[in-house]
Amino acid sequence: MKTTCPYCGVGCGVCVTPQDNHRAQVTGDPQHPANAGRLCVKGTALGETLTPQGRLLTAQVNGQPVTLDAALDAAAEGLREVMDRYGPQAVAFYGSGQLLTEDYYVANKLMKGYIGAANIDTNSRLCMASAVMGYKRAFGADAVPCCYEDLEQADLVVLVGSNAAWAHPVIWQRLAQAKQQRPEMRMVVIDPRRTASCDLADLHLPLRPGSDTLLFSGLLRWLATQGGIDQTMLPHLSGVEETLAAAEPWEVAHVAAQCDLTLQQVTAFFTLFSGTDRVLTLWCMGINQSVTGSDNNQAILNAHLLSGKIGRTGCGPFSLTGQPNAMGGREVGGLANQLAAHMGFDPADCDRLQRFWRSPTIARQPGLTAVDLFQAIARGEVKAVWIMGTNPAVSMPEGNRVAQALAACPLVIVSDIMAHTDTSAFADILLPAQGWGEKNGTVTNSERRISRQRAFAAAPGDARPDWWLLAQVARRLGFDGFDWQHPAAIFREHAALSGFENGGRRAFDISALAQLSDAGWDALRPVQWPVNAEHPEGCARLFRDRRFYHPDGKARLWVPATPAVMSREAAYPLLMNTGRVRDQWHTMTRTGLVPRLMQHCDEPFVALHPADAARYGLTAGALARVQSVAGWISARVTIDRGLRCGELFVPMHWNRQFSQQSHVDMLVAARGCPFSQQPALKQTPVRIMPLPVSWQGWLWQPAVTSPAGLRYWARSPYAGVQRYVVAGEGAPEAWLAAHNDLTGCQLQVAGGSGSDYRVLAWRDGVLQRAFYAGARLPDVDHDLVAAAFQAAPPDAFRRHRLLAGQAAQGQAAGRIICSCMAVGEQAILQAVAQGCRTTQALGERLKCGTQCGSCIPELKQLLLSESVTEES
Ligand SMILES: Nc1nc2c(c(=O)[nH]1)N[C@H]1C(S)=C(S)[C@@H](COP(=O)(O)OP(=O)(O)OC[C@H]3O[C@@H](n4cnc5c(=O)[nH]c(N)nc54)[C@H](O)[C@@H]3O)O[C@H]1N2
Ligand SMILES: Nc1nc2c(c(=O)[nH]1)N[C@H]1C(S)=C(S)[C@@H](COP(=O)(O)OP(=O)(O)OC[C@H]3O[C@@H](n4cnc5c(=O)[nH]c(N)nc54)[C@H](O)[C@@H]3O)O[C@H]1N2
Ligand code: SF4
Ligand SMILES: [Mo]
Repeated sequence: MKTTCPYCGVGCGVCVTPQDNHRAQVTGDPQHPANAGRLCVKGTALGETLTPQGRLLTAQVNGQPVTLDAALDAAAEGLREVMDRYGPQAVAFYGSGQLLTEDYYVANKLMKGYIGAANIDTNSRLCMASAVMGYKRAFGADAVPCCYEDLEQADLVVLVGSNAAWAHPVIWQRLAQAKQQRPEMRMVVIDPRRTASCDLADLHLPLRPGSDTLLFSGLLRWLATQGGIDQTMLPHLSGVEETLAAAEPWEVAHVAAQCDLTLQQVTAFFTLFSGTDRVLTLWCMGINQSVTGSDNNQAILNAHLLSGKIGRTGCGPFSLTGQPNAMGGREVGGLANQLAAHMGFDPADCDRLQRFWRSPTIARQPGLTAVDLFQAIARGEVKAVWIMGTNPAVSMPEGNRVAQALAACPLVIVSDIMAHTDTSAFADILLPAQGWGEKNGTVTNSERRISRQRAFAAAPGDARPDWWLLAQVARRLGFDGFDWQHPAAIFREHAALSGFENGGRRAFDISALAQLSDAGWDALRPVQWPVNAEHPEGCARLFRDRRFYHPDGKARLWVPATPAVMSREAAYPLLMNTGRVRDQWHTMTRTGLVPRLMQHCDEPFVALHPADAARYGLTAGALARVQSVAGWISARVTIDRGLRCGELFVPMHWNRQFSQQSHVDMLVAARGCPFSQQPALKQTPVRIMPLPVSWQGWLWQPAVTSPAGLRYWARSPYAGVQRYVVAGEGAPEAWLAAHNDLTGCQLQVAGGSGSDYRVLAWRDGVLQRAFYAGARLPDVDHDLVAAAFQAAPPDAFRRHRLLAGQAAQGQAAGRIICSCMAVGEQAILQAVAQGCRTTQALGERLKCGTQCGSCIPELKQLLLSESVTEES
């Protein structure tokens, strides 16, 4: 069965062979144009996420399981009551770029055409809103001009604000291969951090956070003064004079000073950009999640437009989408400031959409965007919210306020696949959704390619597709127009709308797919929009004819704002950056179930430069508290020389299901770009200090719980058991006795002085708990302990070994570096000591780095740390 990976916006095709026991074998689809058979480690591990563990199986109302019918009735009644009493503006939907296009279309139709408000926004506000604004301002349409084949065709690739090696690994694999085949290809990485993506970089610009528009304004001036303007492009552009005039002050030295770069670095980048014909710029959240997010996008677009590096092979400004269907959401109008099929709120568009839908009403004003939406809930203006496919209690800035808003909201409906998330904890009505492998629909990736997600497994319990849940509620509200029997029918309607009275004015047009039969939809091969009379087979690159979507047909250059240097209060002298780690997906609801994905980073961490660590009394492995004006979190310290001094990095993933208080969005303010309303999630002023604890330890148990009475804990699943790393005050024996129910257990105890305390709790010869504590985190053989929970009762000698936490022989694997082949740091270091000198030699010996390749930057780091330089 062929389907599409549900994680990132690369949109890889996968082949699935279902196996027994909720497992499936997943391989890359060699025929899918996005990946041609490649996969990253998250994609490879998809089969392991199909577990029924933790799934939401039945609907709930006020915490009680009910039939699906009863829950849908309750949802419709609740919404009706709010609409009748307070009007449509008191209702809101908050959706996700992980919904399928068909789901998204229905949600948007219900909200804007029937409930009659535009209060439907999504997590794409946190993700793509600035890119959408950039493209719309420059091209007159939210249209990504490029395609993945440009990755291989470019002579210079500029990666800005993107850690593609970890966040878009198959794009990175394609780049790595292209660079190997054509060593003359150049790559520039623009990121305040030295990331894994710098591994391929010929030039890394570790610029001051938030200074990207200055760099690109400087580039614009350079192009103008050094012969980099494409004269044939000028008739197709407006706004050139004022934009160039505004760029006038940005000569190289000034740019270098403001961006905190050297003159050489800036000049080298400008020279490469203007001197190379085929330049592809790829960007992601370092650009979008900023107070100048839309202008960051604009500044990049300005440079590509003026130099004519657009609409041609191997060229162009290519925004990478984050989620698997962020682009599909943009097509159906999944944001509060747009209508379906790339329409806006001018009266003609509103009228056109209402006629097409034959709907009783139509929203005529933009609705509330994500941050405003949760603030309106907090103020009591929005009284009912339906959250689907996203976990805002973790991922929204000002997380504490979001949680308070949800707690106070009279009606919170949540549809999710998991029973327990930080958001579902606030649900009055919980609806069980079908997940990947169970649901059926389409998604659109970064290069506008529409692919099918196909069902291959039966859905558990009462789980239903999101579109079906929405349509059922719509029908209960008495609305016509929601009686599809199959998602293909929704797709046809969506495709027909895209062509409805389009006349070439709207970029999104898939009208050639409006007549697809159910079977045709089911068999749909990946295709890039537009798919219409002009491009019946789809279209790889836009703007080849240099005609844009503004009424005058021209593209617009705009003057980007000059970002203010962020003032740092003495109380919060450090700047916190946030983002992704290689093997986790967002709030970990799926990847957090897979032990091997947990092993790359098994704890919330805060990375900082060695000089800052020394300054604040922190060492590698210590526990720290990071504090902003909004709150504090705790995390384990990692030292990272690739960070700039004064800047920290904290992953976005950890939340209350996996840790005590390490969810980073508790610290982040809700400020954002005034044009896109996208929050600035990458720059928060903070301070850091050691977290005082008197002991640390490991607690192993079969069940998932939230341990009480600790200063810190973080959980990771480990081969069928739950492993908690814990830390507390007082004595570990007192904590164990007070907060763990060990009645009826036979205890085997060692130590007890407070500095070294070990306990095994057995019941009928079966291990119930294993606890190892000390003044420092004890060194235990994790595989040994995990195995003891699965195995038959051990003999006395083995029990003794287990209590010591150490196997008689053998060595712990250490941190897992290669998740695909489960190769740990220790084995790698040993192989290096025994003479392996290259990543290739390591691969031959240990198989590490031979599957998806995303650990190769880390293998290189290990070779470097052992003072081995790759002999190539
Ligand atoms: N493994 C994994 N992959 C994912 C996801 C995941 O959760 N896990 N999520 C997917 C989603 S939804 C998204 S949106 C993408 C995100 O993909 P990316 O945007 O590539 O990932 P991030 O780690 O959020 O941030 C990218 C980089 O921006 C840099 N940055 C911070 N501030 C600035 C700045 O001022 N200027 C510049 N130039 N750079 C800056 C950060 O240091 C970071 O390295 O990843 C997708 N892929
Ligand atoms: N500090 C900081 N915060 C960030 C970011 C950052 O870089 N830094 N990045 C932001 C970005 S770019 C993004 S995209 C967001 C992501 O943040 P979220 O969207 O909140 O994170 P997810 O974990 O992907 O949430 C998806 C939810 O949907 C559920 N789910 C999975 N499949 C289905 C389905 O088929 N149907 C339904 N109904 N539910 C399903 C999952 O169990 C999970 O609860 O985070 C944002 N927040
Ligand atoms: S690169 Fe993205 S789409 Fe491809 S397998 Fe990995 S997570 Fe899935
Ligand atoms: Mo995202």
